[in-house]
Amino acid sequence: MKKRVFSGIQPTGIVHIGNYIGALKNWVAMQDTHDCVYCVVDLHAITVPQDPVAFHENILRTVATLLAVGIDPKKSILFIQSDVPEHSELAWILNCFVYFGELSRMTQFKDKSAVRGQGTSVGLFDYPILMAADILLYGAHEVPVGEDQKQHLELTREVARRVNSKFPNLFVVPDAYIGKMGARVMGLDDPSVKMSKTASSDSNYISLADTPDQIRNKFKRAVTDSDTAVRYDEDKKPAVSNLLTIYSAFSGQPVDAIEKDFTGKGYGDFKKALGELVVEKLQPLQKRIADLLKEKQELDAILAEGAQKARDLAAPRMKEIRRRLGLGR
Ligand code: AQP
Repeated sequence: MKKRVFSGIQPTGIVHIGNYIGALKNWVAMQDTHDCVYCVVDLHAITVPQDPVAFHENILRTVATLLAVGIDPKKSILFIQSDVPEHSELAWILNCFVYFGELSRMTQFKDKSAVRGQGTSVGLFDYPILMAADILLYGAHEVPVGEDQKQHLELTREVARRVNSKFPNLFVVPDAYIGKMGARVMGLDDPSVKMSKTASSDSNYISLADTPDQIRNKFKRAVTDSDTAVRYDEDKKPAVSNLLTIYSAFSGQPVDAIEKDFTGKGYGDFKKALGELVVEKLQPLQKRIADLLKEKQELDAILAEGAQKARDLAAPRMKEIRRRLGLGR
């Protein structure tokens, strides 16, 4: 039997190359070796305010993006989180097994609540529990994520073990699957912070929807260092190392081969070549996204089928969880 994989992405407007390299490329690769369940986590996205019309567009755009990068609904289950109400139900149950202090220590919550202040929703606080529910509902063995989600995944594992200690073998304890390279793509304007769609400046990230000129300019402006050598050294040359990671992910070339190609050339040449490479790779993808978005009926049919398959897995699992906990009739 193939191992099951679960992962999700928020439909919050843009998908950036950090999401693509850190998570989506692994999602695509795992389709041939695992039983994959992939989800557009719209309930996670409403932990911060959303305009309903733009939000709905973003959900469809995210689905089109997943299909365009290579998620195949014939191989994987692809659906929208809110189409399967069992996610919210299990989140409530898991809430009753997690302590306030544990959620208060989540670094993502600390960072985001520091920005939102009094406007921080209870949902943002509870976000990791909904994520735990997503994963545990499907009995996933592996969860491909970027490094930023490691702490949330550790909490999921802890919750599963805690519930299992009272209700033996109720949940599979999942492992994080973190790729060897690109698990933490850093901001182009600041290599000390991760590339993030909520960054204060759009120079931080390359969106999958950026135009060729935007892509070229963002790489041109990307920070480097006072040295000139195109060389990988995370400690001493974090900005250049980040650009090399991106180059490697988009070209498929190992980093040492890229270093060799750019020996004796300066950062200007390297960043120009990187810009052209990413433009060349993203253009067909962008066309596929635009084409898919014109096929609203086809998208709807894919999502309806995905939701049905996900519900077929989730409903009996929830029934069993309720029974084991002694809930209901
Ligand atoms: N910079 C990154 N490098 C590598 N992987 C990353 N991921 C996110 N940022 C990077 C991974 O992308 C997947 C989907 O992420 P998400 O939609 O749940 O958003 P997120 O983790 O909150 O990160 P974002 O997209 O940058 O948003 P904000 O601005 O909210 O932090 C996840 O597997 C994530 O690990």
